Order: sequence, then C-alpha cells, then structure tokens
Amino acid sequence: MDVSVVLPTLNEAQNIESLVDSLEAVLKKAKLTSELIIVDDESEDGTAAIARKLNTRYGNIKTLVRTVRDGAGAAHLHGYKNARGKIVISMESDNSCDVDDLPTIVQKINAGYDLVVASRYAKAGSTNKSAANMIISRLGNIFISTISGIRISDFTIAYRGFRREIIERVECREKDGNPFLMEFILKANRAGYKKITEIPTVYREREFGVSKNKLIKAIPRTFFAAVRITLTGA
Ligand SMILES: Nc1nc2c(ncn2[C@@H]2O[C@H](COP(=O)(O)OP(=O)(O)OP(=O)(O)O)[C@@H](O)[C@H]2O)c(=O)[nH]1
Ligand SMILES: [Mg+2]
Repeated sequence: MDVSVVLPTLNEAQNIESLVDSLEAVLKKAKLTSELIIVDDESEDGTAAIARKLNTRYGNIKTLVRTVRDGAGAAHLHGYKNARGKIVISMESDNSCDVDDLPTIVQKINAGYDLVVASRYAKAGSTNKSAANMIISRLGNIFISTISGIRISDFTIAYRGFRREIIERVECREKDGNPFLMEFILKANRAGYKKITEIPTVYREREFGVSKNKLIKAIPRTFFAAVRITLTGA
C-alpha cells in the first residue's frame, strides 16, 4: 500500500463526507493505493457513523474510536500506529487543507525526502487566519526553526507526509495538537531523518463546525516542549 491518510476527528460530521470524497478522488487520479484512518474520540455528532457508512462506498476506510479524549496529538499518534502504508500523510479533517497537495508530498518522499511538511508560510503558501494569530504563529515557527536547526517554516500544521518507519523510531509524549506536531518533526530529525523539506500550501479556516484548538494553552506548551526537546531530546 502506498499511502495511509490519518484524519483525527472531533465533531466533524459537517466536514468528513466532503473531505473523504475529495481525498478519494485525488488518490484515484494519482493512482495511489491507500487507506484512510479516521481517529474519532467519541464525537457526539455522529462523525464515526458517517465514516463507517463512507467505507461501504469506498472500502478503504478504517474508523478507530478512542474512548479517551486527550487531544488531537494523541489521536494523530494513534492513527500513525495503525497505519500500514509506506507513506503516512496526516491532515486536519475540517477541509482546511488542500487535498490537491497530497500527490506532491508523495512525489517528494518517493524522491528521497523523509518528511515533507505543507507550509502556510513557504513562498506561494498562504493562510486566512487572523493577523494576530499569524504573527504569533510565524514568530513561534522562526524560534523553533532557529533552536532546532530545521529549515522549514511551519512546525505546527497537521498537513505533512513521512516514511512510516519514522513512527517506530520516535517517542512522542505531547498530547495536544500543536505541541505534538512540532515534537514529531524535532524527534524525527534527532533520530536521523534529516531529509526534511516543505512545499507551499494554501490553508483555509474551517467553514463548518467549531475549532477545538485552545491557543492560550497551545502556545506556551509548544514553546516549552520545543526547548525541552532541544535541551534533553525527550
Ligand atoms: N480525535 C480527535 N480529534 C481532534 C481533537 N481535537 C481536535 N481534533 C481534530 O483535529 C483537527 C484540528 O483541530 P481543529 O479544531 O480544526 O483545530 P484548529 O483550530 O483548526 O487548529 P489550527 O488549525 O491550529 O487553528 C480537526 O480535524 C479536529 O476535528 C481530539 O481531541 N481528538
Ligand atoms: Mg482546523
């Protein structure tokens, strides 16, 4: 199998069907054999039931329901550990990531990269997040790049692809989305997966459903975790 796409969901009933439909179309056009792994934390809005119904249409969708709700990062990791594809690609499940970038990520990994991040801040990338949010995110990313020495501009976006073997070589402890996403890149690099690059992506804020990200908690947590990993490796 070429690709496992990991999709964490928490109350994404309004988004999951259109996302799956567009992903399946892109995967088919690119002739990639695939599975979609939906990691749902007992959403109250029926997300998991929709995902299971979608599997009767496509046949390549695994729905994993976790009974703990300990963060989007923990949900990502659970999905990674259940992935069987040569390449793992993770995304948000709220249609904010552009599915058309997926084949480019796969091509880069097949060309020899270990980890390819879709960056909102690379040249030709963009985001429609608020100016305040963007400034904080930009500065945070510059800080993380400087202390880690990894030359990419977006450490906290969920949209990235990597060789599956990396999962066995890194041990992540962050549970929330942003810190975990940063931690995975820094630890992959420290484990010797140093061929890390980025492609530009256009990121659009969700149209449906509500954000679960609590920036007040995520910003300091990501900052301190980046310092800890750089100093101790753990
Ligand atoms: N399984 C699971 N998924 C989650 C959890 N929290 C968030 N997610 C999913 O993770 C993805 C990102 O979460 P969002 O709520 O969209 O966060 P966001 O505000 O878009 O975050 P930013 O993109 O950083 O602004 C979405 O697909 C969510 O459904 C969680 O606790 N468990
Ligand atoms: Mg989102």
